[in-house]
Amino acid sequence: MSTLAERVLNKEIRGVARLITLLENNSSEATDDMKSLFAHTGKAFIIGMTGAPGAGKSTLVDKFTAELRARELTVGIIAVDPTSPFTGGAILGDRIRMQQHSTDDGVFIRSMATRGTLGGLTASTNGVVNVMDAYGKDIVLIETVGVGQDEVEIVKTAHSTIVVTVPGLGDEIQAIKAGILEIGDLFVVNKADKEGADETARELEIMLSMSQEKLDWKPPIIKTVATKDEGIKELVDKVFEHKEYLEESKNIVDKNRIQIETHMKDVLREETIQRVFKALGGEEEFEKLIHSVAERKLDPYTAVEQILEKVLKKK
Ligand SMILES: Nc1nc2c(ncn2[C@@H]2O[C@H](COP(=O)(O)OP(=O)(O)OP(=O)(O)O)[C@@H](O)[C@H]2O)c(=O)[nH]1
Ligand SMILES: [Mg+2]
Repeated sequence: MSTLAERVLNKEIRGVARLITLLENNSSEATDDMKSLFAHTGKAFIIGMTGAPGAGKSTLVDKFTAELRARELTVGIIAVDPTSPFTGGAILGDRIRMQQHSTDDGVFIRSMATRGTLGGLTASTNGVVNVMDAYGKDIVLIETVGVGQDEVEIVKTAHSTIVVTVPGLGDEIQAIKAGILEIGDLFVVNKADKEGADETARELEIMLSMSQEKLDWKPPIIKTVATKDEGIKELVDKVFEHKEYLEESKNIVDKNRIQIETHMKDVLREETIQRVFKALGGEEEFEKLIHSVAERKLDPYTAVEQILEKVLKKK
């Protein structure tokens, strides 16, 4: 019988799906396969698409993917679903919006839940990117809802980060600019069929010119109407310009380093916690400590010190 890693490399879609499920469940069963797949990664270009709920990210990802396919590139899509009360049902919505690709084996779509960290990535996102990379996808597109500061996580995984805004968010842009301006390599004003798109683009331009004057990559601002497929070609062109810039300036080396650092820290955190729980004799021991802290019989710092002492003594 072939391993999951072999099945991924043989481009067996069910092997890919199975391995991603193991990753999502933090199953240690995935570890050996992930180890042997790693040598086959590092080829895909990773693009993050982030923005407010309902800004049109999924529609953009869908059209963006169609354009990449027209250029004969294969695509892996990771839609990080926030499972939030605001956007409940987004997974179903994404399936419908991305349906045109469901019979195309050059496209692999996976929705993932964040389990709590609203707008953030999941600990397993980098692993899933690796699986799609090893599976041979040229481009990996990650859609994530940006809420305040949480978007920042996406830049630690993506080579190019696209921030999606919509017209008439003047106040909102003011409120979120602190977090959002630094993370965008490209800015999209989607729903440009609505009033105020030029104004929003202008506001963005002014704010960007103030905050990024020292950088040698000037983030472009592209107006799109995703539903009508307008501006998509230009957006794809600009992303490839950014890719070229990263490669020529060698900034891609830094981006890759940051991605690996984030991935390693995620694995280290997960592995450490699992080992500590195991040494403690199960999660119940941890639950007991939580209970004591909740009752103010213990403080969180002493609780962790006790855990570590117990675990380290055993070693
Ligand atoms: N008028 C107009 N509507 C659009 C445009 N792009 C997307 N929409 C609509 O906006 C709504 C939300 O689109 P989505 O693509 O689901 O947005 P999203 O950002 O993925 O949403 P979440 O994942 O729930 O945060 C849908 O009804 C789309 O049809 C556009 O360019 N113009
Ligand atoms: Mg969406």
